[in-house]
Amino acid sequence: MKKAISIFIFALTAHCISAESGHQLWLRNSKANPVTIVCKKKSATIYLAMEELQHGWQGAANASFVLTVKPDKAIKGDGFKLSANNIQANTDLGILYGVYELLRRQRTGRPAGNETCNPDYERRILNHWDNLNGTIERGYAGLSVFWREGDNAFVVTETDRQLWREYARANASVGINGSVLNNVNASPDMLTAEILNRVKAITDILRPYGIKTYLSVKFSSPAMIDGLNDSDPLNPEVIKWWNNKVKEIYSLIPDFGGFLVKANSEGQPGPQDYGRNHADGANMLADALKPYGGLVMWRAFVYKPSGEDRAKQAYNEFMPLDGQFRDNVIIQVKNGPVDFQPREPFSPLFGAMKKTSVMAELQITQEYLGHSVHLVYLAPMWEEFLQSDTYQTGIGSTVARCTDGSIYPLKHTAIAGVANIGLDTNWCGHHFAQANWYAFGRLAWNNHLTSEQIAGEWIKLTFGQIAEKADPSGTVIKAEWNLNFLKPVKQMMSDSREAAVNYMMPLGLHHIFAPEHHYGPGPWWAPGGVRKDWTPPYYHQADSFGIGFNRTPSGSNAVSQYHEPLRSLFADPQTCPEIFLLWFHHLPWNFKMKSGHTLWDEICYHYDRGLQEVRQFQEAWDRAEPYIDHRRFTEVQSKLREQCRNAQIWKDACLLYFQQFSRKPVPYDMERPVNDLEDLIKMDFRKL
Ligand code: GCW
Repeated sequence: MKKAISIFIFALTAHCISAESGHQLWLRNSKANPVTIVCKKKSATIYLAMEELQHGWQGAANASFVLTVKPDKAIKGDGFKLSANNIQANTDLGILYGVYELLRRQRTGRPAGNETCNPDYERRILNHWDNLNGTIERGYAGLSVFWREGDNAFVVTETDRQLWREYARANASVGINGSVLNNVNASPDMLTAEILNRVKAITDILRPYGIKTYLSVKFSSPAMIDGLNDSDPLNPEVIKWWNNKVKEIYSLIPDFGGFLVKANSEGQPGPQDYGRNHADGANMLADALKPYGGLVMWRAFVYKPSGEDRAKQAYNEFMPLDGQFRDNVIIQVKNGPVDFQPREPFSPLFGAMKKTSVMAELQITQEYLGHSVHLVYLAPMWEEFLQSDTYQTGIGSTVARCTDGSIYPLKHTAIAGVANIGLDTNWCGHHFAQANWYAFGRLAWNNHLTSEQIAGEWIKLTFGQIAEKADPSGTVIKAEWNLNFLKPVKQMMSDSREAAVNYMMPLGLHHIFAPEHHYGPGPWWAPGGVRKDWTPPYYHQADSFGIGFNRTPSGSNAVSQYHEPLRSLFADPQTCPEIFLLWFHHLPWNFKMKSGHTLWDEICYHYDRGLQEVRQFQEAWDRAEPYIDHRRFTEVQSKLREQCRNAQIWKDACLLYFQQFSRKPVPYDMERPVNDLEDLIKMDFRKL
């Protein structure tokens, strides 16, 4: 039988042919069909929902679609019920979220079904580490979208408003409903009248999109701004100062979200400066905010050069305070016990604090994962974290369930991500870094989505690859996703985090970065006079015996902070998952791994694998060239080249440095290092 001949025509929509800047993110213009919208309710948010539907409708032409705001017990918070011709919600914002979900489904080919979609967390918040002078701590995508220096620093221009609108729309489209507008290393000026007026202007733009604004505050603000004698949280003058300040803020912004506080951490002031504890400090602010419905997000990122293992310190400080916080305080805990490393076990505080609301802080900006140069899709890391079982209330006590109210009756639930957004045209510096912003929002809404599903959605929305199958006469017989593009690009994204772990810090190694910028390798960096816990040798502990940080009972005993069976599992090198081996153990170079290799050989193979994986990403991307616009193709291609050069440097630097201790050859069946250690040590990694 003669096979039917068919040809593929790749539908190059207008945006593919014209130059692509990436500014549109995953919200691309596509030709909409006419639709009749029926909605009785009127509000700024409903107006936005109707506008989005009108401009984005991909369903049948001239269909009629009903939006209904009507209370329903099955719908929680700003959730919604979605069906083929109707969205129902309790709130106007629920309608807007429903519209974004519907349009996403239409554009990614998923049916609207008959579903109720409720958010897993009440607050889904971006943390901007933006300084008032416009710079961004750990920001790699240009200056702040909110703040700037100079004569017009406080003038709100139409360009500002337009950008804030685009920002708000992008966030709302993935369900993000809060923004902390400034760095946790906060300037006291943040609470001065001029700045608060700008916060009001920003909030007015963000409000119809359902985004609340929050501010990071410096704990010593009363003394610093108004010259009070101290900022002791039990001092009545200080309490009065905060009450007045909060009143002033709410008179400008009646729906203000609340405060985020970094206290007694990395030199920031806090209640301990006055002999008080975290609960004293957090509760004082919580009491001031309570009458207005505001929240305090109090960070648990604390450690001191005390001789105690840094990984244990947050737990030591916060566990004794469990149950002492007001119900409008949430303790904000970084996913891992150290600091946003390429891989860490979950922080033992999750699930352990049973009488306090605890929220996770993730880092979307890639401080430790290649800045805006490396292509690293972070959702697999977040998925691994959220699905980690803490065992705190038996099997299935995952971090996700311990934080979203499924297990503990939490008054407030929330999740935060440190934003990767700046003034760069494509917002994030790297086109693929947009996927991390997108993925954070999607996981904050539904913490059970898989990283793979999110990647698939994002690729379809961002690159819009549809292949049309036509018969020989040119008649389209089927439109389908272009798998030649979708599959390999999704694979590249899914593999990218593990690749970065491999070429940077495999097998539980951590924090072996060059100092300050945290970009390139610096396993050797340990000048005299520097705090030990800021130097890589503190973390890798390489010596002639072996490598790794002993956190078992014979070492720092950090394993004791985990619930059984994890405690025993982590404490035994035979049962400890190999991905965490050197996090918990100091092992001899010839320790036998599950693969049969010695530890040294295994380390070498991991570094080399990481490098080879990046080379494969380069090839996969080159093969994707026919299907994508020139600008985004070449920009990503060039970044992948740089990532590959960097991966080579990571591999060479770590292997040649550790080899001085292992005194063993690099396995003969793998590629040799190509750089000299002396050169690497002298290199300025800021210019890697
Ligand atoms: O990861 C470290 C960063 C600091 C940051 C700190 C924190 C905002 O290197 O730049 O400060 O964490 O999270 O407070």
